[in-house]
Amino acid sequence: SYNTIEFEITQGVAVLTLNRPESLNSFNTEMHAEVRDVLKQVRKDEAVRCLLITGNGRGFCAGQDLSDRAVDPDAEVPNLGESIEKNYNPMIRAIASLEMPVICAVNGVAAGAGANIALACDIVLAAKTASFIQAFCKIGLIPDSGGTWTLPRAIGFPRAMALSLLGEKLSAEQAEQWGMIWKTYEPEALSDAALSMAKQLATQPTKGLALIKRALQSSANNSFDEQLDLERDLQTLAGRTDDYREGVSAFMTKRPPQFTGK
Ligand code: T3D
Repeated sequence: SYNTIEFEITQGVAVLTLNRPESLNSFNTEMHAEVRDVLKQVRKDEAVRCLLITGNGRGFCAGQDLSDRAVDPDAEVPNLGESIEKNYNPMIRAIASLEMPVICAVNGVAAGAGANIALACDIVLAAKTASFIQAFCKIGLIPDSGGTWTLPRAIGFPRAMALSLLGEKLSAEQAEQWGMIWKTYEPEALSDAALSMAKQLATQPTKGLALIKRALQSSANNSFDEQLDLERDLQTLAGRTDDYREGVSAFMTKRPPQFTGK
């Protein structure tokens, strides 16, 4: 069992809940290690076909725990690049490359790395009362956890630049209107909505969904021609899955499909 997170697997869904509510689920060293461990487990467990990430309490995640960062002038200056290399980048890469859909249910404020962890997930749902803050600029840092890549792609360059330079709070409803996230819910409805979406996704052709994820991610850096070639290659893989055969066979015989994720 874990100290800083909760983790359970139900009906093909792995639920990772950040659980340091007293500091708005900010990341200390232990939480980094525990999240790393869970992401490794999820990747290896064939029974898991969707990951849901959320937080306990009134916040989703306030990024790095700043009480772990020395303010004593005599203390050694921390090498933040090392923390990014060891903690944040592997977590973001693990989420982005996970071969299943990853849903983020943003239950409250998502600040700093917390905002960008959400943006690294495939589908972001949020409570109407939640908010997103690129808080880094206020303490002299730059947006990390992939934010300088995901944010301009999600909402366009001008909005991404202003949010990053100003550190202004973006409400979940504004984020929904801008297309930065998928949907907002009344706060009391969020967790049920997220879990039911996750359970539904866990019954779908997981390999195919993973290939969709890869195709869309790759489109950010490919030319149109390269992307057409990639679609050909990924469709070749999709066409070899059991779930594709099942999907076609169910369609042709007018029965509901039974996907296995293989
Ligand atoms: O160092 C590296 O490894 C490099 C990587 C960096 C990645 C990063 O994420 S850098 C950015 C770090 N995060 C922030 O700068 C955000 C800091 N937090 C805030 O600005 C505010 O807390 C919020 C805007 C998120 C929420 O404001 P509010 O007024 O709703 O709540 P609050 O009162 O500020 O926070 C509640 C408690 O949580 C409070 O503790 P207390 O007074 O009740 O004992 C507060 O200190 C604590 N808390 C919130 N965020 C953090 C935190 N404690 C430590 N670290 C935090 N990041």
